[in-house]
Amino acid sequence: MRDKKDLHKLSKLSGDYLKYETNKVLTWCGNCGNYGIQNALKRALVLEGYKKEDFLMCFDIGCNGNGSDKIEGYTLHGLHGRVLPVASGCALANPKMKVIASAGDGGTFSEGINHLVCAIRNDYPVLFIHHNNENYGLTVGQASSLTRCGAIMNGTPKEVTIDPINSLDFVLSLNPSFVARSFSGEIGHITEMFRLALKHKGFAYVEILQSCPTYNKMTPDIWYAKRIKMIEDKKDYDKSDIWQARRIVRDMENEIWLGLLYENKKKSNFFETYPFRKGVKTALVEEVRHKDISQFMQ
Ligand SMILES: Cc1ncc(C[n+]2csc(CCOP(=O)(O)OP(=O)(O)O)c2C)c(N)n1
Ligand code: SF4
Repeated sequence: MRDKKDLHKLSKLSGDYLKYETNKVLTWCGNCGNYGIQNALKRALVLEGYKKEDFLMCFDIGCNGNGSDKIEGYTLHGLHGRVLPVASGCALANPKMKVIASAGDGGTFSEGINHLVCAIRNDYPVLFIHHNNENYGLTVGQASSLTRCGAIMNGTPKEVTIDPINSLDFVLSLNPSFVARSFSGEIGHITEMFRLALKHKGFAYVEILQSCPTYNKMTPDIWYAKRIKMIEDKKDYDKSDIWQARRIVRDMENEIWLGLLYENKKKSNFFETYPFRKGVKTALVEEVRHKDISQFMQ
């Protein structure tokens, strides 16, 4: 996975990498996984040859969303749980633009879960980055629907008493076209997952198990380090077999598999199935007509 040739290429392209850097003050806590995730995204964009004007980043609310001023380019920072309708709308309006969306587990699996279902079922052409730190970071450590049973959180000081949703099993149950998982400490690996996801034509779901040293005391980096395994090391693993993928993601405690876990290359994305856009060569943004509305302004 960690391709030395690519790292060499990246060092040659470091000028391009710097174009994505901003001079904004970093507000994330020390050792937060968000640093590694955003670093990997910038690497992937450089290695895949994206220019700043080729992509749009849509951010949900939360610590992950505060990444919006730390990357140069077109960015949108919206309402909590609502990043996917915004991102999907942008991707449908202008298919020539690569749309990338980012959200935490609160935004994805609590407030925005209906939008996740809709985006996966329609296979909208969006690269979606799920920052899974198993809690609501920005609201100082509330439990989300992915927080483990037994966790003591600021909003539930007597411990969480229900089991978490299994995020990947839930996603896989919706018949997605691309599911990958990585870990915020593995920047080279995340970069590879993002590069694959950038090339995917439909909805690419990439979950990053993210360390939140400030509020997630249940699963610190070392907890993940002891459990994570690379899927390419699993014998006879077939990433086109959805039932095999669902079996391996059931375990969230012992063996946590990272990599491209499931891919359906045959699935048609939204543009290929939606009857009104079939075969249309122009983008909606090109079809918008300018109308004179001055009479309504009087
Ligand atoms: C509609 C709405 N509801 C609630 C909030 C309050 N709020 C701000 S950040 C946040 C938690 C974010 O947690 P998560 O989505 O997991 O992202 P993280 O901070 O962990 O990256 C909440 C509930 C809000 N801003 N908007
Ligand atoms: S609260 Fe957690 S997720 Fe938020 S910046 Fe701090 S370490 Fe990162």
